[in-house]
Amino acid sequence: MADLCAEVGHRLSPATKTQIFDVRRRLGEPLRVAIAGRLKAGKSTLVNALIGRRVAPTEVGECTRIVTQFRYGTSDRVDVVRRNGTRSSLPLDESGMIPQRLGVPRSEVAYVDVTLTSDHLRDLTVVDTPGLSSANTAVSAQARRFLFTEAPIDDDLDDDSTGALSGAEAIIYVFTQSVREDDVQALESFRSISARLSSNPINSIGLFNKVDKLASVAGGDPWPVAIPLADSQTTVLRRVVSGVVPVVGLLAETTEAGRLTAADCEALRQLAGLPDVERTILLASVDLFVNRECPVGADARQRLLRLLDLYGISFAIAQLIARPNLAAGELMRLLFQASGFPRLRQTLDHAFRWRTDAIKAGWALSGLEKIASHAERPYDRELLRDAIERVLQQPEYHRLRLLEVAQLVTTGAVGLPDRMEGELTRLALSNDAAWILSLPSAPRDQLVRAALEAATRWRAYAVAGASPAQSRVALVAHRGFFLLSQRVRAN
Ligand SMILES: Nc1nc2c(ncn2[C@@H]2O[C@H](COP(=O)(O)OP(=O)(O)OP(=O)(O)O)[C@@H](O)[C@H]2O)c(=O)[nH]1
Ligand SMILES: [Mg+2]
Repeated sequence: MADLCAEVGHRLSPATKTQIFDVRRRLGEPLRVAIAGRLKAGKSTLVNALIGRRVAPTEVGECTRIVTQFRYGTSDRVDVVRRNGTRSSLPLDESGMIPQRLGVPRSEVAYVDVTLTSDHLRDLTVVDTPGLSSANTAVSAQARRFLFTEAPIDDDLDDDSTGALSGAEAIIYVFTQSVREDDVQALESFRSISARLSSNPINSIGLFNKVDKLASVAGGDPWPVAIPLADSQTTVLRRVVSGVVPVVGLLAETTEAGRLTAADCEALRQLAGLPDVERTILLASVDLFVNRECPVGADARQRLLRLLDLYGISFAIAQLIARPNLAAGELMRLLFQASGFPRLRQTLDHAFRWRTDAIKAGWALSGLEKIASHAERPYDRELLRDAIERVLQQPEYHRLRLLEVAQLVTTGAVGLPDRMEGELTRLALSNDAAWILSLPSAPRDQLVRAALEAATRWRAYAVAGASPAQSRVALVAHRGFFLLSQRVRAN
């Protein structure tokens, strides 16, 4: 895609050329993931957990009402980008967060561009968005525009900012409790902007946040309820996200950003040492925890609530009772485990990081199609359409198709026998012929033969006995194995 942009770019009229070169530049940048969801779903909390620093304000403050982009840079910097394209830089405030006051009237702010030295951002740019169904419809409209169509900015904005905002390539959709109809709609419309990817959930995952809130109904441990709930959400959303991961964003933020101090741990230890009955009463509700007489000071308790909430506190105390000598570092590790974040990181690797190239290529292709349909000069339109056609014919593009169909199968949208599903998934996710064909130490000839046999098998399946949907999947797999045989032979 990058080569194609470079090749046709110079032959286009200046305006179209600028757009094409923008697409090309974006291809070389980290994957841009937007965090979207309802008001107060915990989006900014998750952004902080992902970055590994508490930089985004959570709860109150003006920043959470504005689109904020976090990307890797060699120094920490906050740039407020105005609607007219001018920028003003601010330092982070004394607690290392985006300042509450941006020094620019909110109505003039297009977005906030934050660069951080965080390693977590080296291959992921994160975009925090204001709540989608906010009562303030202007904010909501701005978030929608950012996510779903074009930048929420004026036409005369500089190229840099326009490029920075022309939509996200992938999305993490955060929700709490059950999914609602307009959640599904919001996701559908995000994905329909990239027409190439719209038939499958290749570029989005769902996050079922605040599962700790289930603890009280689930007898203390939310996970036995959260996991099946997340699975059923996955079924509801299977056409829009590749999966739903349950998390406790708050615990992830607190542990990833290293917010629990020695004093906090000491307070937890003291609570663990209280008589059973007293402790049980304290932990029965937020009200009791804050207001009851207790040897641990009220401020310290308030702070623990903000950092861990009741479930996190109860969990930590249970660990300290079971192992009184537990070191603070070990307690942090256990809390991190309890946040569900390790699984989220793994899912992000599977869903986004390893597929960045494919997602980016798909994004660029739909971008080119959009530019082609809007180009003023007929010559530009022709040239671009022609170039797009050529890309679609290429074997490399076939990888995108494979990812699409593998996703349809793994999400259950199209059913296949288990063995075929496994074979297709391996083909979509790997370049290693020996692994795909389950022939670890086979010589090249044998791999070529096996790949051709697989191609024949898939074609036979496509022709005989398969449903139309299965047949379409099988034809893509057929071509995939044929291309694999050619690749092995050429090696
Ligand atoms: N108990 C609990 N609270 C959470 C969790 N995640 C976030 N919160 C709290 O929920 C509140 C809202 O979190 P934010 O991260 O500001 O939510 P947001 O979606 O960014 O909110 P807006 O930007 O205003 O739409 C904060 O008080 C968080 O501490 C969680 O997993 N469990
Ligand atoms: Mg927020």
